Amino acid sequence: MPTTTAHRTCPICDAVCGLRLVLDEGRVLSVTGDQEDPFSKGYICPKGASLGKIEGDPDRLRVPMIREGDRWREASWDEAFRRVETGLTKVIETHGRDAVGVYFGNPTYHTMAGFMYRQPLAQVLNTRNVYSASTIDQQPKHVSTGFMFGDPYAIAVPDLDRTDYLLIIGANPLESHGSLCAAPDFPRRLKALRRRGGTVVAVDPRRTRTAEFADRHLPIRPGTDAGLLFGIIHTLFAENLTSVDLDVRGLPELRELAEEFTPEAVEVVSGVPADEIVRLARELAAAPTAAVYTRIGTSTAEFGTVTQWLVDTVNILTGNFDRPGGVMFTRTAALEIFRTGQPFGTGRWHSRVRGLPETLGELPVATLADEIETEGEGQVRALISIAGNLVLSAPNGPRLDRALPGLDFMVCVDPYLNETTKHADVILPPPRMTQTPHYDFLLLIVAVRNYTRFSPQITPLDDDQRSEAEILARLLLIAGGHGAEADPAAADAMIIDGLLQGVTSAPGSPFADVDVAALSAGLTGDSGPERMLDAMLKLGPYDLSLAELRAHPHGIDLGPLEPRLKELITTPSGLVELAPPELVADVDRLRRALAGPPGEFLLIGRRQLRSNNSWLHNTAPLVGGSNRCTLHVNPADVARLGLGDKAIVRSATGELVVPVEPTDRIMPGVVSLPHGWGHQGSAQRVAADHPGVNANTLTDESKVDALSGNAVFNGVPVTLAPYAEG
Ligand SMILES: Nc1nc2c(c(=O)[nH]1)N[C@H]1C(S)=C(S)[C@@H](COP(=O)(O)OP(=O)(O)OC[C@H]3O[C@@H](n4cnc5c(=O)[nH]c(N)nc54)[C@H](O)[C@@H]3O)O[C@H]1N2
Ligand SMILES: Nc1nc2c(c(=O)[nH]1)N[C@H]1C(S)=C(S)[C@@H](COP(=O)(O)OP(=O)(O)OC[C@H]3O[C@@H](n4cnc5c(=O)[nH]c(N)nc54)[C@H](O)[C@@H]3O)O[C@H]1N2
Ligand code: SF4
Ligand SMILES: [Mo]
Repeated sequence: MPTTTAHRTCPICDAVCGLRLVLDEGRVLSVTGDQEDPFSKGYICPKGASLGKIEGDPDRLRVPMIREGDRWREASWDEAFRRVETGLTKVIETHGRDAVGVYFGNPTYHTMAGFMYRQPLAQVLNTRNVYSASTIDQQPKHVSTGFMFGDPYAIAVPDLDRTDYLLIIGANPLESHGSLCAAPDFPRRLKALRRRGGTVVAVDPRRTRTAEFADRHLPIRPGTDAGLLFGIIHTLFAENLTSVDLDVRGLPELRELAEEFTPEAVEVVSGVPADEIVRLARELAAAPTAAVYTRIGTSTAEFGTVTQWLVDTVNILTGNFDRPGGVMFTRTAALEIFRTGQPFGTGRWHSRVRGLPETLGELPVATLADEIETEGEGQVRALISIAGNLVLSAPNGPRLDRALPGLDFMVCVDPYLNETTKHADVILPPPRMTQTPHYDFLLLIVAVRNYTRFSPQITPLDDDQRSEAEILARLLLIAGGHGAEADPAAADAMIIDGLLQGVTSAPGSPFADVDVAALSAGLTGDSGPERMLDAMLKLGPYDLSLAELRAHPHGIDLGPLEPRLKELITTPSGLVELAPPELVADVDRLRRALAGPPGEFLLIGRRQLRSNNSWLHNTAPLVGGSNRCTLHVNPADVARLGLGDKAIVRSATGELVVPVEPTDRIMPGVVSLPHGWGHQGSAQRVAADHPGVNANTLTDESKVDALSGNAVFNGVPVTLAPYAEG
């Protein structure tokens, strides 16, 4: 049987693994790790290995769908785009541009089209109601780095392959494979760390796989990490263990802030023993090199931004910031157009109903339902949702489930009819992964080595399919008033020309003498995003091009990370701000919260190896077994409350009946439920057979991290009661 072999980057999670695919007439027969990829070296996880099954899912949509009442029918692309034009234009003409909301979901951080069209689409829509997965994920990191370094994208990653000491707080990379830290084969990298005599410590309310692997696991009461970090900072000052080798400002203020957070005081609120806090400070200071790394456990929490700030601060105080073995900045092959050099600030506008500040051009997802439900000028009446499943992903998702039917118009770009897209008027499905070129514009910004790899489209589109690039370009043209028939190439030219003009004409631009017309004419690529990539590579620091990347199908290693903070700092003072007033102002709120009574039970999340947020539950090999939607409860709590197979969990926003899984992997007083489930009655047949419950029934959209507006998924107060069947 004639088969073909192809290589590409896995687009599912943040680990950017290289894959080797064997295909037969476009159908994926097998997937293995790409041994020749210099970064992932053959590593693959069960999700990557299932890529053929995932993209071959018979429930995936191939052609546009239009809803008439509660019935769906297939439609031609022309009809679907005309319907979008009519729907959006009517809302804009009647209610103005702010009446259109747009949501960019998690996969838009992975796709080339998501990267290219996201900003231009938001600009052309010219609405205040821009939302994205950032505010249910990493917005606290952008805000803290924005205030500390001036650059909201100055995200330092642990230098995993050289560090001697890794403190992991609220991340579980052995199951999530890393996040804001692209490091294929995290397990091998952690093993190598241990083998060279290094130490790994995990701080987590659960004994995760990562915690189990670590030298030490310190259980912590959810939501108290900022206290722990202040305790470490307190000790560093008290014992004269600081060794700051950067140009910083705010050391005295920081020292004063940390004064009250003695290890003994922090023990009381966090449950981490005082001597362990002192030991962490001493070890971080004494290790030849050390890195503190944190993610979702502290970012989607009530003090998300303050915690991200304190993590970078500990790395700075121990002399581990921007140096080999500490935390460092990647230098990407594609020109870093996201570093604008503009002064950082939040709150250029505020949300209409709750007055929450804008950050990086967007408003918090936690207030989208308010904006849809609350009448008045600027009410959201139409929604464009690209690669998102907010009913399962947003805090109090069920409220959105009730709010979305009230919209005048909704269009989704999504391969599935699911809990969210079922409310749309039109669904525009992108083609399969192997029919899509791939380049990780965003994930490679946070890679633990400088590395680049382009994956060309493997299988051509059929006549009745459209690339995601074309879909988004046409939405952009419709939003800009050019109509459903406009040529998508015009949108591409506009974006790429705008980019080149912007880059070359910026004050002090190193590209001032670049001949834009010649560069533009010489770009290669089969699509807008490919030509944009070619431009960014040609202007990038390694002098590469798309042709060069095509000639290296397994990727190119561009070497270990090198110090580069000096070129990134854009604070008005030119210094690293250790005590930015905006962040310091939130410490009072922290103090009060830590002094308050803890809830009886605190709910936290849990990522599962064979899931990815809300959309992989329709692939048979990935569901069942350990991948089930259960509530982890400590056996002592199970006994104390007399819980049986199921429990009723109640929060301020809702209640759920959930199967109980007693496990001593979770500390008493804390319960854990994975998100992304809740597929009752889903059109996805496998998912409907393993529905689980929607964890975001319990999370409270009225609570956000004050500085970033980020949703709070961890540390949600709940009560538990036995559930009697019938
Ligand atoms: N309780 C709780 N809630 C959480 C979290 C938590 O830890 N706890 N985590 C949060 C985090 S970190 C995130 S990132 C969000 C994610 O939340 P969302 O942004 O909603 O992303 P997903 O749940 O991954 O849903 C992705 C959608 O995109 C579709 N899709 C898949 N591939 C493609 C593609 O190539 N193109 C297009 N157009 N669509 C595609 C899928 O069918 C699915 O509908 O969830 C958040 N929600
Ligand atoms: N298999 C799989 N991989 C994924 C995903 C997935 O759904 N499944 N999602 C992807 C996405 S969108 C993201 S953003 C990343 C996230 O990547 P990670 O952040 O590594 O993933 P989580 O498993 O959410 O890890 C958060 C950890 O924080 C702990 N935690 C909860 N509350 C607290 C707290 O208050 N303090 C502390 N110290 N810890 C706490 C949880 O127990 C959990 O172990 O993963 C990505 N990779
Ligand atoms: S770890 Fe992530 S990138 Fe690697 S194969 Fe698995 S899903 Fe794909
Ligand atoms: Mo995420």
